[in-house]
Amino acid sequence: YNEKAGTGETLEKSGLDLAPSFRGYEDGIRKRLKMDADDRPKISLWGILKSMIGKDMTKMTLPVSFNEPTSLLQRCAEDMEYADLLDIAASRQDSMERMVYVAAFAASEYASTIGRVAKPFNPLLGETFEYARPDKNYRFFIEQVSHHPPVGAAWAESPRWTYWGESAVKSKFYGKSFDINPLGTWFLRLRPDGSGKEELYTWKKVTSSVIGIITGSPTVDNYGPMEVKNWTTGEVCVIDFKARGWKASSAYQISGRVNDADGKPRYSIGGRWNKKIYARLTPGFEATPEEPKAGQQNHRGSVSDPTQAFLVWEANARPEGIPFNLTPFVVTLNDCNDKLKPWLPPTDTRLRPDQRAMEDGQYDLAATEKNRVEEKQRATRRRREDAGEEFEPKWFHKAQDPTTGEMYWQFNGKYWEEREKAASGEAWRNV
Ligand code: CLR
Repeated sequence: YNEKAGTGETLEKSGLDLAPSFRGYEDGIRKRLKMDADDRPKISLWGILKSMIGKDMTKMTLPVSFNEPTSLLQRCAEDMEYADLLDIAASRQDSMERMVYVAAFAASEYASTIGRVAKPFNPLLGETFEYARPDKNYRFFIEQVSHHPPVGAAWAESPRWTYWGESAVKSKFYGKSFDINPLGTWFLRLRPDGSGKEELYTWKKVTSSVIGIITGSPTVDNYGPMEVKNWTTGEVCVIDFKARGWKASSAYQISGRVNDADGKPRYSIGGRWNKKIYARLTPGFEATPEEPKAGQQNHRGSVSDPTQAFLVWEANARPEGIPFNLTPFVVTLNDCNDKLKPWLPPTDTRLRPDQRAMEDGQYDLAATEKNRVEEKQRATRRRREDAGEEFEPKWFHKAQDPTTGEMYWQFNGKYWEEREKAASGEAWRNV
């Protein structure tokens, strides 16, 4: 394992063999939950929230029926749904085209927020979640490294890229809306095909907001500017997520451009974060690219015809009838099949009894179990405080990125090494 992957030194493409980490994932992805439909009690959000104006999410106690059976760790893993965009980016010869695909990746995670006005479970301190995809050749790992404020440190890797960042958010309930502001910077190290040179990209996530609370039709909107920077070339992509206004036509809209190192536009980007993103070569000027016509959809294309926009990303279908409005990708996350179980540490989200009960529709059990594990966490914290000890994350430590100067959580890589010992029953001795 090359710890330097995040610090600018070369991680050889061939040097990353993920095969050992794929053990346990032989059964493939889960296609459905145990339950066919959720019958959560329908309670008015406003009725319960109106006494909590001004509060942030960590200070709200809500009935478990406002939860969905995911954890915030898994909501971060949802970033991986369209990881193939990063592979496409790495395959492009032109850095501007790579930027178009990297920016599409950064914007692609919002499609899955639709229809999910529900609270993910708050991870326990030291809780972890791993997710590997042999079919897509990547692995993802995240650990809850702080409880107050809640922070998860994530690290995903594939031979052609490494993606990392932290989940910290600032949230506030304003009455009219409930806003969630992600705070951390996300880093991407891309190893383009056929060039020896790695690239470092960074960006911050936009604001997510629950609107329509008072009118009784709550929905999630995502809005604000997003700036994706390529620190290696100096190219920048700016994308504006339009806040949903009164006109339905502004819903989900994004528009943006890729600027070269001199600040001149080269590509224009447009579309909707819930459906499609397209781009067009517009050297020296900015335009609103027209959606490519059906049939002419040069899917995941490139600039074969500079007068035509090409499709960069398209959201996966949202089949109806998945409980809690989950996406098919989310259904794969909390799967704990018999093959995988022996490989998991006791800290993995999949083993949380409250979240599992919720997934199975046993809401009362979910509530009592949630109380129990949270009480246990409080007792552990008190014991730690009495002993004058501080919690130390197992798999991450703070480091400073030499290029951007920002602090980030550096993965120590030991998680996957430790996991390999599960074959001999030796793993997870002291987690
Ligand atoms: C958005 C994408 C980011 C990571 C992220 C962090 C916090 C998530 C947010 C995403 C989506 C919306 C979210 C939020 C936490 C709480 C909020 C799930 C995934 C929900 C909708 C708030 C529900 C409000 C209750 C009062 C019911 O990369």
